[in-house]
Amino acid sequence: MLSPSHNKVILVGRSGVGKSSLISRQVNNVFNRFHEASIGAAYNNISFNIDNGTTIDYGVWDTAGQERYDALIPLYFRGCRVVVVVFDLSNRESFKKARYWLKTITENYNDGIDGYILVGSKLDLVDKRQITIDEAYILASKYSCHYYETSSLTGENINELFRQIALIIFNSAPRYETVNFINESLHDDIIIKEPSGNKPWRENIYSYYCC
Ligand SMILES: Nc1nc2c(ncn2[C@@H]2O[C@H](COP(=O)(O)OP(=O)(O)OP(=O)(O)O)[C@@H](O)[C@H]2O)c(=O)[nH]1
Ligand SMILES: [Mg+2]
Repeated sequence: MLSPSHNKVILVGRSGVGKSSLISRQVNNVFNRFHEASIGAAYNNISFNIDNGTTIDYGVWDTAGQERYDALIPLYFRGCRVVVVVFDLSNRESFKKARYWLKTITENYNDGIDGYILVGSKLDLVDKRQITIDEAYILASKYSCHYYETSSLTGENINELFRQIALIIFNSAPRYETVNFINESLHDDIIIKEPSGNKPWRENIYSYYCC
């Protein structure tokens, strides 16, 4: 049996670039000055009204940027339609990591992906900027990405970014997938949380995937 698949989106990028801040600015209109490093990945539902009155619903995996999670991130690429690669405009290492993710994903996980967006974050840190717009455009064009510069502090370009995600989904053919009730429900429930009791969180992930 076929059913319309969910519109899944993934945010990847080095730790501290501001992935979770993009989500909290868009979803709750809140900016948190403190860095609470994400663990695993969290799933957020977003509904976006595009200009013609159509609402596009999509779910965003906000992944953890710390290197120790890198090997787990490909688990979340399955079924993703839009990939958002984030770097911090004031941090050269994060730009290198963005290049790494674009190369890795386009070479290994490109099937089924409708669009890529490269995001330079922390646009408000004008005096600390290290990445020029030309460098960013060269990288974006190499991998056929849309490019946005955003600030979760001021809110600049945040709505435009989430609108672009909705437009990529809107302009691409709808997806259908075989309904498998067990896997569907498990996949949607994968929201990795802090370990409970003595259980390491990795066991929590694999318990989902091993079913
Ligand atoms: N000035 C400024 N600071 C920002 C901006 N976005 C995020 N930050 C700060 O950058 C730090 C990291 O933000 P997060 O959103 O937690 O980063 P992350 O990419 O989710 O990090 P991980 O979960 O570790 O991968 C926090 O202290 C935020 O306040 C921005 O647009 N401008
Ligand atoms: Mg985070």
